[in-house]
Amino acid sequence: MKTLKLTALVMGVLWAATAAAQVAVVAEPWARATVQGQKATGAFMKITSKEGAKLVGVSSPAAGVTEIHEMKMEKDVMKMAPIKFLEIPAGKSVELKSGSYHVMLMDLKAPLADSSVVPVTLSFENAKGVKSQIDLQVPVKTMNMQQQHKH
Ligand SMILES: [Cu+2]
Repeated sequence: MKTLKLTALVMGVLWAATAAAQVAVVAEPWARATVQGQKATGAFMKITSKEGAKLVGVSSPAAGVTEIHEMKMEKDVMKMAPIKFLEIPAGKSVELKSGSYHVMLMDLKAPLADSSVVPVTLSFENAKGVKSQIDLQVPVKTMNMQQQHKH
């Protein structure tokens, strides 16, 4: 952070441009490894946006279809369905996790093995409608990480 501040002082204009382009920050991404015969799985992460943004698209070369999904209770049944976008409120962190929002990788071209990496691209739109993308190399894990809550 110190380095960034110094850079900002030296190149104020350039830094402002870079900061504007960085619409969101993604932390702790991971995708669940598939078991034999499984053609779909979920990817999870925390997304934070300083100024607020919408996650408007997801894609991966590893999957035939990639969607943003939400899970919700409908008459006592957990259902998941694609959503057009996911709102990331300014200054808040939105968690994509098991049982909630997630990136759905479907029609997988190959199984996702534990300890491998799957590329996922997130497309964002800021409040002004400017689009930008974040390319992720998402670690594939077998275990369920959701128990590790840090508060
Ligand atoms: Cu799903």
